[in-house]
Amino acid sequence: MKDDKLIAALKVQSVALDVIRSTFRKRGFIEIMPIILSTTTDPLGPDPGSKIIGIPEIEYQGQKLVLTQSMILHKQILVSSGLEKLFTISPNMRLESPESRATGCHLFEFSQFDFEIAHGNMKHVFDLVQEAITAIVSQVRRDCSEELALWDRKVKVPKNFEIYTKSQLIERYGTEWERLASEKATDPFWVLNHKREFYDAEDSDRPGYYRNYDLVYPEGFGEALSGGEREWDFDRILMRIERDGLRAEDYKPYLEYAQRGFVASAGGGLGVERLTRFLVGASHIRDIQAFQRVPGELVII
Ligand code: ASN
Repeated sequence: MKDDKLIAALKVQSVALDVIRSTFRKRGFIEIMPIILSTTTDPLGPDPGSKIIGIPEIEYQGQKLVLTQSMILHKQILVSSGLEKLFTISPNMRLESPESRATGCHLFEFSQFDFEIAHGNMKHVFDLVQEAITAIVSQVRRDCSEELALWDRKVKVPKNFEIYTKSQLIERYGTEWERLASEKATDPFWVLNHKREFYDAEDSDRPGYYRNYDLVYPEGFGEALSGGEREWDFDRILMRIERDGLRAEDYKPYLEYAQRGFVASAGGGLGVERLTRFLVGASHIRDIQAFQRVPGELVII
């Protein structure tokens, strides 16, 4: 059965990937191939609100391996080994519980454009991501006018990217801040300071303040990217892992690299399918994924 709208969305996605790759390549980033099996992966939390029901694992040659939830730990290892600016387009498996289906933006298998900058900081990340998003929207408007017309979508080139802290938005909108602020916004905006995984740096001068960020799309399309400046000091990483109630032994090879010396870095991951959904204005992310991986729905093929 012909599916013109899906094909149009995939073309838009392909143009967007070209633009983001070339934006990063022009700035000296090197693309690496993703991995999907590891001895350890991003714990994604601990987060009391997390909807992940477990990390899928397999056994191979007597070794227990887990499927990638994100490549953050590998990114830190690589930027510290001298590959100072890197990106990858990485498949991520996140077994979201079925109720995430209703959000319209969750998939249990998706891809993220995942990057890291040695000695980088928030400002570097913001500049680069803003340049990439602006270039993507402009290029898609130029190259994909028929595809956007099929989706009846007028996507606007972003003008400014406001910066808020999460607590400011909670004060204004309450616990549903992300959805409500996104619905209200007409441009993408940054949200700073989220208490989350051990690898996102906590400001040493301001305990309880985290040097991390999300980028949120306007018009109700929700989160685009999450990232942070990183914890790089071995003792601090170990302290954060223990404080989170995680088992240090589950991160043994990663911690061995950290002990040999990590460099400070910053980075983030931009969801590819969420970007496509925003560009074409799809009401549910399932409508732009070629082979759907929607929480609460069976996989067809
Ligand atoms: N890719 C994200 C980052 O770089 C991590 C994630 O997806 N959980 O911070």
